[in-house]
Amino acid sequence: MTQLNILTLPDSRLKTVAKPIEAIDASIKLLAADMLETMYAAPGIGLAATQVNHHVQMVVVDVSEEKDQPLVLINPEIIEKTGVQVHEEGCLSVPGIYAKVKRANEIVVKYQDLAGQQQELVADGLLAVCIQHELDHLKGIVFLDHLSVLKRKLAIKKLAKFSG
Ligand code: K1U
Ligand code: ZN
Repeated sequence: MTQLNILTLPDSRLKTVAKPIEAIDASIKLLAADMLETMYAAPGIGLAATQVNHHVQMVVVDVSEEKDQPLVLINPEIIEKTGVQVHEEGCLSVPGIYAKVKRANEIVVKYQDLAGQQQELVADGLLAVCIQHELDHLKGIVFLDHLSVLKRKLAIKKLAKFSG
């Protein structure tokens, strides 16, 4: 397995909208394994294919303490959202910047697993936050896009300082 390079802002490739995956072949299985390796090494609790410059609809997530509950979501789609939660978010593509973002509290996401089986997952708390964050990446959206213009400007200024 290989650790992949993670794109960081202001790389415009992070704005690319990902394409659906038609066939879960060996190259997709290898990409999933490489994305998990990259996420654990970063370290992070999620990663979208967009962030490693593969513009296909796949994300990986593991919010467990032991880092032993990997999830691979292919062609994911949120089919239900309820409630509101505000959670502090970070992003491997926006290093050093953290901000509170308002998102749905509970979601139902449908997706295909690596065997091509259609699945539905009910998620709340951090798992729901992370899945919503990762699915945004597949649409070319980063968490800063959820902030007010002023907060976003401040974050971008801080990012420029942080990146040296
Ligand atoms: O998409 C990404 O860049 C990954 C991002 C996911 C995320 C974090 C927090 C809220 C929503 C989504 C990260 O994993 S940033 C790193 C991070 O949060 C973390 C790293 C190690 C341990 C615990 C958390
Ligand atoms: Zn992110």
